[in-house]
Amino acid sequence: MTLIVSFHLFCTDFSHIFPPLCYRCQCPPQLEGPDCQQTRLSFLGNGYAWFPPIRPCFDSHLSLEFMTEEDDGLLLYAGPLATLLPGDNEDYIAIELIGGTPSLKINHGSGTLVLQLKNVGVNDRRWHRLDVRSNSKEVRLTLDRCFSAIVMEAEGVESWVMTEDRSSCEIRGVTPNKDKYLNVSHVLQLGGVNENISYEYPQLQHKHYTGCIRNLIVDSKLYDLGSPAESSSTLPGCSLIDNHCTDLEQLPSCGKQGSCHGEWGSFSCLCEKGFTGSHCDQVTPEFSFDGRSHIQLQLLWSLPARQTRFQVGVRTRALTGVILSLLSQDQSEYLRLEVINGLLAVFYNLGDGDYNISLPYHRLNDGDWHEVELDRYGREFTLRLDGGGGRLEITASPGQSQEIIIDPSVVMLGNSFPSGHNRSFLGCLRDVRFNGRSIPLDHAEHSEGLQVLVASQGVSVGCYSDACRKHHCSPPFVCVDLWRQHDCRCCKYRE
Ligand SMILES: [Ca+2]
Repeated sequence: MTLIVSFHLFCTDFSHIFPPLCYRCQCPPQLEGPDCQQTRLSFLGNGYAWFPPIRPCFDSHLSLEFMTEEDDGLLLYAGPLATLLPGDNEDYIAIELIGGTPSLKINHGSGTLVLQLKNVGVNDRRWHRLDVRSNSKEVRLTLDRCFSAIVMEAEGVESWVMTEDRSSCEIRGVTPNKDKYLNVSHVLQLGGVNENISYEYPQLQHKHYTGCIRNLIVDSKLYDLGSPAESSSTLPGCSLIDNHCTDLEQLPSCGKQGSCHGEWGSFSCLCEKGFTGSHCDQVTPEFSFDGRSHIQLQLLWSLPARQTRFQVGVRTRALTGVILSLLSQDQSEYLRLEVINGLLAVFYNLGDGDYNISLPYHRLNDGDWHEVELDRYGREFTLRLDGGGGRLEITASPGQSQEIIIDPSVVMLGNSFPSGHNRSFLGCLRDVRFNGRSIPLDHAEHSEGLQVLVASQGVSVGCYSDACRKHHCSPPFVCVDLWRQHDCRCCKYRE
């Protein structure tokens, strides 16, 4: 296996829990990115932080999340740092909060486009997300993935009808005149600008910010907010909410395998994958699917039509198999997470036809445990492998429909509905989480009455391998069990 070594990364021996994947990467607290980047930064109202230039592509996507109580502030600015001389680029991008409303100013070199949402209040101490997508002169600003859009979507493929009003959450425009690209080679200034220079920033209405910013991503690259080139009045993490996690009097002991997530007035423990329990100290049980198997669940809680989040640990050597299958109540719409040709893929029809998205480059049928995630917000799907980041994740939205009214009585794991051997998953699953809830896979586990195991076939506890019981090696070679695959070697494994 390959270990990506980054500056912040620590490796811990987990060989007693995860043979033969002996090492897992553990990030120190506050460093939560896939490669242990610091993802969150607090701004105290008169500061700023400098990061490497954004260098947007022709077709570009910038996103960030923020939380504040204030009506006004500057979230981001990249552009001139000195009064323009003849021949200088006037290009810049700025994201401000003006009267509690997000506002984007973008200049490709020949005039400024201003996009301001109307009648939204984001100064409510909750996390909000902004997406800026630009394709040449066309620019789009989206708030909170447009979850507040008014969607009218009829169920059923034949009678597909859909209307959508995105005016409350999205605004589009075209940059003026001839210039098509954002040419900025200046530093990215986050949460404010440095005013200890002679430049007055005439583009900006606000020059500082009080609140938190997290998950700044430009063209799939997550910025490490832990190492600004220059900064003032910033703190790591999110000072508005972190006190719920650091207050020693009422410390929420999320344990070594858990991380505490503060929210306004409360906290929650998020267990590392493979662990569960209120202190994240229990190893989740593993279940073996024999290839002629399935688990059918009935979920007794409501499933939103426009959002699906699913996580599971997967170990397999099979080329194909269904991990999760969901159906709409009239069975015309579906969503299936599968291993296909060794790759992770989602197949779906949300009403306007069949689509699929797969994660290229990384095969997951190599016999190691892999953490698999599906995140769907409306028509936008994200697949993530082993924590995601870079080539380990993909986001796409090829269709138009956004809703599936999931039948909660036919949630299938390890097969599709109705079950058939040709689609059955062969391998092991563990730590299933659906929309943030843990889903126990056997009767014995305490399930809080939130789901009913309707049927289970060909599924057993554990994730055994008897590769060396079936195969013998001639001395001096000894058989090494590589999990359902063996190798004859001249010395014992790990001696
Ligand atoms: Ca639909």
